Amino acid sequence: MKIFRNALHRRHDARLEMYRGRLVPCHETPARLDHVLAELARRPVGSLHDPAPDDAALDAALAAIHAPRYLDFLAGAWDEWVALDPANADLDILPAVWPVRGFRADVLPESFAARIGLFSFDAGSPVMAGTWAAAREGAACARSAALAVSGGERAAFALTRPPGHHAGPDFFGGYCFLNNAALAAQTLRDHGAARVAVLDVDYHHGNGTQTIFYGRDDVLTVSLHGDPRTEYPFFLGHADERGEGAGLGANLNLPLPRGTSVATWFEALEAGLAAVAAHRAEALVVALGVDTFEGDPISGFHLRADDYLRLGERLARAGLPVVLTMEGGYAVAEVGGNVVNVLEGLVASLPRP
Ligand code: SP5
Ligand code: ZN
Repeated sequence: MKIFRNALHRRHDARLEMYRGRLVPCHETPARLDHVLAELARRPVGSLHDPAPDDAALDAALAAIHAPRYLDFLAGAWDEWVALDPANADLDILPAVWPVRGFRADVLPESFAARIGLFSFDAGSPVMAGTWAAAREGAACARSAALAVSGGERAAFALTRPPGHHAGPDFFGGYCFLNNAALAAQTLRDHGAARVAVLDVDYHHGNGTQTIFYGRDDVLTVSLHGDPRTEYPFFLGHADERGEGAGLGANLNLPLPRGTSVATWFEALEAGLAAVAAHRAEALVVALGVDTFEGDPISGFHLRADDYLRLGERLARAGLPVVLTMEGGYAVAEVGGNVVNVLEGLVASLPRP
């Protein structure tokens, strides 16, 4: 399989996120991806590539899933922040005010503090000098992985951070800025797949991906995740969210209580894959978070290292060309082994071309 790595990921290396009244060290760190690369050096399950440097095509692809005013804001946010006060160059940006029910979201405020609130949904996702460059190169990885699969590869992996599945049409949050899985799905659609499915196996609901495709029937979105009644991102991911308008029936949420057993998790995976088959998807995008791991510091499922091999094998048996995007996973030292286990199980079980 082809693996597209984000060589610029380290430029996003923020310090602190807001958690329970304190600023605590960010969970989403560059070391996560370094561990995956180190494991791939030990177990080369695929070939490493840099993404295509096709800027105009990437911008067009991003504009198909994100709002122009959001992309413009994010691209210029750091320069605006430093222009407000040169001393800001030593600080990461965190929002502190948001428009909630009854507030206006249609008026673009002049204030930078107001705009960063308008375009975000939590205070856990700092923006820093290199955030845009890192996220954009990650999006290039997702697009290149989808193009490789459109061109005949059975499987490709976008090995990137920051992750993407919480980022919506015009908002960031959950450590995510550009939605790599959505970009991969849209790219597969644009290059020949009539119907695509996104299967999100991160511990957290893929709220951004769901929102991007909620009104569409060409991209099925399926997510298995910690029940939002108790788990982040709380305000989306319930079982009764089925899609709207033309997209009604093209969204499936499989929320599971914190503490769910591995056996029950794999049963939910079967239900998700059954929906993918019923959609008659021609290609599959897997939003691959390994924060379902038993040792994850912020999550509540119990998968072990071997279970990720089984996950990869099962994904291969879906029989579809597959693009994977790297999402969460915060047991940093185990992220590499768990991610490469998925890839190894997948590659071992793919049909021979
Ligand atoms: C991509 C991804 O996995 N994003 C996750 C963002 C989660 N941010 C909020 C973290 C809340 C942590 N709750 C910890 C409970 C520990 N007992
Ligand atoms: Zn997650």
